[in-house]
Amino acid sequence: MRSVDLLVATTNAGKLAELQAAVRELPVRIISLQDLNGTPEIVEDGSTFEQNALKKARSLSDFSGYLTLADDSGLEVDALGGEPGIHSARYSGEGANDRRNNEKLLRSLNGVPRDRRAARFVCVLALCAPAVLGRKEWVFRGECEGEIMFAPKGENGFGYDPIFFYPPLGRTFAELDRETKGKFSHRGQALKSLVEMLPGIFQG
Ligand code: ITT
Repeated sequence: MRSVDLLVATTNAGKLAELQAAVRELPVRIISLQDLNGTPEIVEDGSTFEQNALKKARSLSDFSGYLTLADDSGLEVDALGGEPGIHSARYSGEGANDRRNNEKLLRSLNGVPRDRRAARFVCVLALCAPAVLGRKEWVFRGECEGEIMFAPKGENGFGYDPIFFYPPLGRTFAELDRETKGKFSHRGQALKSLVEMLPGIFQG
């Protein structure tokens, strides 16, 4: 099978590392946003993960001319009515970063007992072939159920991983190595569907 160029259109280093690891065995040459000049800034103004993932993948495939993969993801907390959800990256407002987002989330759940701390990670991957390659689009969703901790634990991963407890393994996602997280995570599940379908795309 010939190698295909694939633009992985994310500015998030944690996501990029997980996406790259997952497609390592496939005949793809990964291109990252850092390899391109003057990429447009994309306003994530959709009201769903799907809309935002498609907007990112479409805009950057049109800009670059590459088959393009984008990821829109986040954490839905039941006790907060599903927030931060699509607002996960900037939950703590201006100057948001992972530490501040985690602190804000823990504060928001202050006094909420363990049996009401259910949450799920959601990941939507959008793959877009640009107009020059016949414009096609695919969308894959993965979800992973867990609970929000009372304090962060673990050093691995990124984002909300230190406060996301995954009951089947009795650990937070930040206590797992990348490979183990990928077996169970929202992104891992969405990637599994995508990887199953990729050979067909490459041959077509
Ligand atoms: P790009 O849009 O450039 O891909 P981003 O970080 O802005 O990067 P999103 O808008 O999709 O991406 O925000 C997703 C946020 O959800 C991310 O910043 C993390 O805080 C959180 N998140 C997503 N997947 C996660 C994971 O596997 N572990 C921990 N946190 C995650």
